[in-house]
Amino acid sequence: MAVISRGFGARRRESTPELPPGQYLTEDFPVLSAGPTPNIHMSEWSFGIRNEVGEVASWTWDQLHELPIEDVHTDIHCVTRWSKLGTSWRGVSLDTLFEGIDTAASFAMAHSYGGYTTNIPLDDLLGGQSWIAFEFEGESLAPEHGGPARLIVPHLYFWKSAKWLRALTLMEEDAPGFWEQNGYNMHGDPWTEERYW
Ligand SMILES: Nc1nc2c(c(=O)[nH]1)N[C@H]1C(S)=C(S)[C@@H](COP(=O)(O)O)O[C@H]1N2
Ligand SMILES: [Mo]
Repeated sequence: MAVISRGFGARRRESTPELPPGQYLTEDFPVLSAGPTPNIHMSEWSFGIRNEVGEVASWTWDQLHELPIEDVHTDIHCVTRWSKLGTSWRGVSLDTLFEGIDTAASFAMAHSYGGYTTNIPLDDLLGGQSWIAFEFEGESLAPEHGGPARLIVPHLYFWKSAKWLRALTLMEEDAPGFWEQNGYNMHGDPWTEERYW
C-alpha cells in the first residue's frame, strides 16, 4: 500500500511540475455550483462595493465595460483536486474598481446572485491578483461558469472565484463565507494546500 502511493505521487510530480501539490490536470472545464444557475439579464446586472462605513460604489453593465479591460492568462486550481492550465479570460481588474474606494478594511466578502458568499483578504484581491471576468476563451462567459460576470482570484483555490458576482462588502474582521462555514479554509492557497481548517 505505502509503496504504491509513494510511487504514484512521485510520478505525478515529475510529469507536471507546474501543478500545486495533490492536484491533477484536466482538459475539460467542470461545472461546480452549490445551487441552480441564476438567470441575470445585462440590463438588471450591477456590481457594487460597500466599504466598512456603508458607502456604496456601483457599476452597471455598461459602466463596467467603459473601464480598462485586461486579458488574463492563468492556471486555475479547484480544491476538489482538478487544475486547468493556461486559461484565458477578459475582465476588469479589482485594482481599477477600488480606485475611488475609501477603506481601511483588510477583508472582503464576495456576494453572488443566488446567495453564494466567499471571504477573501484585500491583500489577495488587489495588486493585479483578481478580476471581474466576463469572457472566457474569447466568448461571453457561459451562465453555468458564472456569466454574465464572475470574480476570478486565480492564485487561490477556485471556490474563492465567486460566480455571478453581485457585490463585495469590506470588513475589518475576517468572517467565513458559504464553504468556509462548512470547513473550507479562510484563505485557500493551493501551493501550501490550505484546503480545510
Ligand atoms: N456563486 C457561486 N460561485 C462559485 C461556486 C458556487 O457554487 N456558486 N462554486 C465555487 C467552486 S467550489 C468552484 S471550484 C468554482 C467552479 O467554477 P466553474 O463551475 O466555472 O468550474 O466556482 C466557485 N464559485
Ligand atoms: Mo471547488
